[in-house]
Amino acid sequence: MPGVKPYDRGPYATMYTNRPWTIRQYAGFSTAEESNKFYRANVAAGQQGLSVAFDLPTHRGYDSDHERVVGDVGMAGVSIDSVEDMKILFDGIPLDQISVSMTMNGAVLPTMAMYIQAAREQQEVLGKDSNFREGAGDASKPSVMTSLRGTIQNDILKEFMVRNTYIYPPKESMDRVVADIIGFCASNMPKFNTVSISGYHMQEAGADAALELGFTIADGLEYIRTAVKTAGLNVDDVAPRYSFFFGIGMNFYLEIAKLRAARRLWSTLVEKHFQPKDSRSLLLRTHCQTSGYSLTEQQPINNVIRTTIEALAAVQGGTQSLHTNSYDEAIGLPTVQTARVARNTQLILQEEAGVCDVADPWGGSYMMESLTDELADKAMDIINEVEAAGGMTAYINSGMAKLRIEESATKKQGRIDSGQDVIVGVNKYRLDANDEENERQDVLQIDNSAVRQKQIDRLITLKASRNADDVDAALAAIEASARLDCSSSKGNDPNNLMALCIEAARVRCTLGEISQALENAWGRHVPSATIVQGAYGASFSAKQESETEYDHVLSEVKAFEEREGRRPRILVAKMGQDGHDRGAKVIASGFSDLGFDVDIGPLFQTPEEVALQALDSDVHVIGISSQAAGHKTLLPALKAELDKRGADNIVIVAGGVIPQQDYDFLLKESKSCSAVFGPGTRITDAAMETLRLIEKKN
Ligand code: 3CP
Repeated sequence: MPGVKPYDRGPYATMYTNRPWTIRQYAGFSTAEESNKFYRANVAAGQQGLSVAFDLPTHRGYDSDHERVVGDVGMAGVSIDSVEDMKILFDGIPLDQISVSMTMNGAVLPTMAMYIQAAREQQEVLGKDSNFREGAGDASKPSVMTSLRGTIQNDILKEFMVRNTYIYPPKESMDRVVADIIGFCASNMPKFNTVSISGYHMQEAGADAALELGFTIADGLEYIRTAVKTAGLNVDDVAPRYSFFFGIGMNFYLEIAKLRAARRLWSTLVEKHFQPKDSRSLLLRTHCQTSGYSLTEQQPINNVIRTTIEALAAVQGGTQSLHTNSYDEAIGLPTVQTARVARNTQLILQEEAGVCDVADPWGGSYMMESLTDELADKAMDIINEVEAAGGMTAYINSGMAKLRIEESATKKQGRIDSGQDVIVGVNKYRLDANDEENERQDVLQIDNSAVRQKQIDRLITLKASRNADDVDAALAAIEASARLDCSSSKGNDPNNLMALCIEAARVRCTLGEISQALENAWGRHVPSATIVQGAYGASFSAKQESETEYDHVLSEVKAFEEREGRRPRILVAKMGQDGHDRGAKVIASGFSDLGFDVDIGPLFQTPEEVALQALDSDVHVIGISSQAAGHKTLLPALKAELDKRGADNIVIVAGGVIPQQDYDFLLKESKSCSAVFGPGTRITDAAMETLRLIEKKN
């Protein structure tokens, strides 16, 4: 039964008949003012909870005036430099009443601190918080914290696997950042979900359902271990406020089975390993998001159908909260109109389709029950493999987690390119070029330099008006605590980093300054890059008729090698703070299988660093993957860096989420690249065109 162990059929007995899932649309863009306007309008239009998207500089702990973030400020989320921005973001939104989810993992301490401090000041203005007085600064007991409801993602493990918005090394990230936040919230914020353990990003990065499920549950167990062993907390102090987050793709039945299996695995494993007394520790409650990866640039209206099917799978699987994607998200940032369609998809399911009337309509179906068993067993094998390696932190450190997801992603791309997996309008039933042109959508354009300038002006004003001694003292306290080799995670420990960061936010330290204080003690994490080999090519040999095309590219590359005396060489690179590297990794693997020499650059490079690496490695071509809307700033800058060094023989090609409306600017106006490979491009086609471009230049 729903609400009964092992909860296959749902965490609550009554499920949506009592309370429908929360419609929680993830959003945020440009400045705090713009995002605030958008949130208020959405709440008025039926949205039930907020979910904040921060821009990449905020994720990575940089203020907007930092030289490494020129192309990123305000692009893929809202820019937050200080508590002043956070107050604007939530202006007119009563934080003691509406639940707020924040997707933040790297700079999670300052962001969470600024949210809490903004709530305290908001409540004081409203006259509701008598415990708090400006300047009183007793961060450990202000009353407003007990009423704050929401979720902080705070899931650093998957950042090291797939999402890449980490800042500090794994050990400090787990033992001090994650642990101190969980500890602080356990003592001070009883209604706040302290970690959102995310499989979604693994699915987006290419993990299949079993990998997503196995790794996510294994991550969850690791977070309980951190709380119990490192922070000395009790399982029942923390587990009831752990929450989950899954991606929901197009495999309808399997995705429903995944959520059912997830609840079973969690309750069974938490009981086995930690013996909680509180039954809420066994409940897996989850947010879901429909799959961004499943959306296509071609015939974008088809994405409304895909999203509706995925949303139905999420709610039939028993999600507690849901984000439905806008249909233009394969092309760029959603507009007001496409965001409305996305929200309405859920409202129609809730209020027109009667979906809420039945709790787990699949219970008892032979197909669904056996699919749930099968998937749970596969995921359990993966969890056992992780546990045998010493738990998720050790498994991630071994590089295996990343490699298995990248291998799965490369195989998937091979199945699509070879036509084994059908995508309507992309590799089957494609329109001709003219009709495709007519289907084009406009996407939201953000004037990145204007947003950045506004943030810089606000930083200057902030720094001129604050008390420098208070700022120095707050930052010194954070750095000193970070240098301690001890666990300070109990909520009211004077060294608890969360409490120290709230004080720093109160005296107007910036996000970049707080992040730097921690970096002084711990350094920045530098990842290593690997390329999966053989998986792309193998998908073609499984489908005989497409093998000839694959072989054709191979022989063209071979002919180039014979003519030129070396293979064509490509540097696959990412610029700015955009860490979404599925596309880059898959391209690198595919090109490598097709006979190219492939260099893969480190993440988070400046245009100058990419140009220097290209020259050092003597490549023919640079392939830039852009997923975070920085292409119009960063590609021209890269071109200028190459020109400056007399390297205009190096071809630049670009791919990723680049709207068609920007193609002319990139290809003709700024001439900053020679080809753009949009979503849905087959790697074999991209490789052939790249080869032709190299030949033309040499
Ligand atoms: C709900 N409740 C019920 C029932 N249903 N009680 C009795 N019977 C029922 N049938 C109660 C719950 O116990 C809870 O009370 C309250 O109602 C709210 O329900 P909930 O299920 O907890 O729902 P919600 O508050 O919306 O919280 C949902 C979860 C939360 C738990 C999943 O963590 C969440 O909102 N997560 C969202 C995360 C998110 O937005 N992520 C965005 C990632 P109590 O609270 O009193 O127990 S976007 C990232 C993607 C892109 C990127 O990374 O770049």
